[in-house]
Amino acid sequence: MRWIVGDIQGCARELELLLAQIRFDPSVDELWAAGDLINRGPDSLAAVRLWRDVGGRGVIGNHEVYALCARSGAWPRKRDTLDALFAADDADDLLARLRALPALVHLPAVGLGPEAWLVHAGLHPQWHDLHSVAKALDASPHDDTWLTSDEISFATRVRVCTRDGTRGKFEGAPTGCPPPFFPWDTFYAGTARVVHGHWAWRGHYRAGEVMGLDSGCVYGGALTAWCQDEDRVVAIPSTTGRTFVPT
Ligand SMILES: [Mn+2]
Repeated sequence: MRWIVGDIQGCARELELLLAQIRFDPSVDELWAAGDLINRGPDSLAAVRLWRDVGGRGVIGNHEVYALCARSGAWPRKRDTLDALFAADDADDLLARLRALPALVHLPAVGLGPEAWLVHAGLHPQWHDLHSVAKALDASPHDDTWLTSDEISFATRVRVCTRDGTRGKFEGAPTGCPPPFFPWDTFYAGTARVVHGHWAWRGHYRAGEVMGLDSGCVYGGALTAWCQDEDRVVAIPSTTGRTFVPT
């Protein structure tokens, strides 16, 4: 089975519980992360090691971009929970795997499930031929210039935008989206499923062909995963004991 998991953000315990619940078998199953495997949560190192050790794949999120740019010195270090990851013996290997992640991936139809696109935050309204866009985004070396480019920033950070792709800062529930902005998926006219994370206030939802998987595990919500083969969702409640208040 092909499983796509929402924002893990260092919630290694919930990832372990998820893999146990779905009886994940690395020899036959695939685990795809929707980005933001790390930071904010309790154990980024264990989370990314577990993901690596089961052959995990995925797309890059804004927290990976931050970690890589902070590690290289391109960006100043802000408050984060990455000390153990950065100090690990295998930090270079783990960070190289995160840096290698693409921003937009096509997941061909499998089993009873539809074909899908996976992106951390969302799609630019002017991205029409997604196969070409995915190829172009991944064509450059994944250096800090790539990480901080407009296209990668859009794919890893957008929640709301205008039709021309101007991003707004709003990150609350979509019903409160202030004009002139709309949730990015308002402009998606494709027929393939699009699966994304990054928007904890929106939680897990399905609207037309667009599905959000960030249900705020790190904030006390749940870790949500979509099984593409069977078009079904599994959610593991957060073990943090926190009340869901995204920041
Ligand atoms: Mn994010």
